[in-house]
Amino acid sequence: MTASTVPGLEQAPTTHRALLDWVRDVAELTTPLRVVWCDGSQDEWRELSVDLVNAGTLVRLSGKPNSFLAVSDPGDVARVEDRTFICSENEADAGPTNNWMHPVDMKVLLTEHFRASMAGRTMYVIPFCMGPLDSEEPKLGVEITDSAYVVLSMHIMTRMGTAALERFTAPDGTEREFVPALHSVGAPLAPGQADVPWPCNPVKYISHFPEERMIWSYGSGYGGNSLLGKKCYSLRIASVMARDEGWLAEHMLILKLISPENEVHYVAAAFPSACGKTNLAMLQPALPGWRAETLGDDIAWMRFGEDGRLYAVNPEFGFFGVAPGTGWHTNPNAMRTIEKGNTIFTNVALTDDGDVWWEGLEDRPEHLTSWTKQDWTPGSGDKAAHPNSRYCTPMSQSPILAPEWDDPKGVPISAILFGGRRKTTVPLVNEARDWRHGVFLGATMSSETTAAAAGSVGNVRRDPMAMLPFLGYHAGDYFQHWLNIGERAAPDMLPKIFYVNWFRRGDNSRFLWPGFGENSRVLKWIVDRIEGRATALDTPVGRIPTADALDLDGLNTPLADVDAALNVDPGEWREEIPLIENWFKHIGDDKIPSALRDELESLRLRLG
Ligand code: GTP
Ligand code: SPV
Ligand code: MN
Repeated sequence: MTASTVPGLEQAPTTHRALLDWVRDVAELTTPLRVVWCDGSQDEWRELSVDLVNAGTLVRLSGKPNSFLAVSDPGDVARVEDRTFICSENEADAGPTNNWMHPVDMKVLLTEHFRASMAGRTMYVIPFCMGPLDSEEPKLGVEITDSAYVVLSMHIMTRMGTAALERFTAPDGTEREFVPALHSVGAPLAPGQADVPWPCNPVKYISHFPEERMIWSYGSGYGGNSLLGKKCYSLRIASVMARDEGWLAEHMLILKLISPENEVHYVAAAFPSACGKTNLAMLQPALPGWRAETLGDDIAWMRFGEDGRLYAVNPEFGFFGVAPGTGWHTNPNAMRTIEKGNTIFTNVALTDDGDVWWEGLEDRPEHLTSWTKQDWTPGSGDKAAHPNSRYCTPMSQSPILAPEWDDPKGVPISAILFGGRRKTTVPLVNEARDWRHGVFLGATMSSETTAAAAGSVGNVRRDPMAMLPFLGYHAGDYFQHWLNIGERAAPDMLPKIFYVNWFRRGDNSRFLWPGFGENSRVLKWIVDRIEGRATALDTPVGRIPTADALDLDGLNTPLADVDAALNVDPGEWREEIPLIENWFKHIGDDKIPSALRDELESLRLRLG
């Protein structure tokens, strides 16, 4: 079949030349049954969800309106970092933290994988916009995919369809650029061949071409591997745009904090995958009188405003949250968001009455169908939901959405938090002495690996600014970029930087700090530091709250545990020094900015 005969190809709702050419090229290569130009309408949602229920990919839930459960292939449950590539012209530009292949080699190799890869399937064309539609320069993309599950997820996670396509032509009539993002599950169907509920391919490539601003993803249907507006565009490609244009594309939540006196502060926080961003973004403060509103839970784009402050915008439109651990006690605002329906759950368990359940949700049923479609009872021994199971839900349903969430101007950031998951060593909260020290804390932060990526869980690794798996270029250049940003503003206009750790453990490996809503106590101290009202103790690693500075009124945690969570043990920290040295060696000593080497030397001296 030649491309010009592919039904739907000619029904393009656009005259954008580059878009039409690219869609035709892809259809010729991948040979789908038909092409569908997605409009983002409710009808499209209804039609595709019915199709996916009939195909066995989705189960319609009776417990929540317009909501569905998908269970994936057991080999396709998380991001695949070892199959993720940054294909820059020069290997050196990808840096030592990324897999690299030459763009020509990757294209030659993947072209053969994509050849006829959509046979027997529908090819969907999804125009989308990352960030508010009314931005002066909207960040546009088009995902071509053969997965209807991806289309429905993109309905939730991005501004897409007709509204996005309208932005492809600028007011002066010029055709705007867009990021082409090609995705196939890599499971062509021969004529008459029956489909499986979750088609995918054991061979996976998540490839980025940073110079061309292009993405090719093959073989996986899951989350960050397949919803290409998310990690692929908004972090890996956008980090390169940000480097070139003088802004920041970061793995950060955006939170609005309102004190009892009605002071407003916006906070951005970078924690590695499955380390608490969504939960902090939806905080229900335990401290009386404090309120929190959410603007984003995973990605922040930050640029300087006219007043010289850093303003953050969330490029996404939905939440793709970790289900396990989410419940009415830990994250009631997430529960209220998903209760409204319009949500796709992936790899959680199904209750006998057609609702969903996962570990950490209240009211555990006595019988479930697990994510692997097995009968499950509390005695089964294995987990009913996959540890990286997710809910995909519209931001607009959040009961605590900040009214300015869709403002193209963004919000001025008062504080940046870095944080990881560390059982030992790293205190509950630590204030950087200045921007440069804060960049050092971010560049050397560490965390235990989680189920958000395939591979082993619980290993401590360096994860700079929580961007290790999401950097589109050399980590050393990225650190220099952060330092450069700090040079562009007066010190008192820059956000203050803090390093937090909600995950320190005591004996019996219990958490020393209760976390979740109680984290508002730490945020209060941070706001008080910004306002110059709270005291801090100078330690070799930074500034921690003095004994009386943290508001512990009404906290049910023993004081000894709080003290242990805050403790800075020079002995433990001295053990970090060689780990940081190795990390710098891994990045390349010549690529580590001298300011960061100076910071390491100063840490060494302070520790004695
Ligand atoms: P990604 O979506 O993968 O980027 O993850 P995330 O950073 O948004 O993490 P999320 O908020 O979903 O939290 C991941 C896990 O950590 C969940 O199981 C949470 O219940 C748990 N968690 C979040 N915040 C806290 C906390 O303050 N204390 C403790 N002990 N656990 C937490
Ligand atoms: C993460 O792993 O950081 C996520 C989930 O937010 S994914 O979309 O799969 O990247
Ligand atoms: Mn994330």
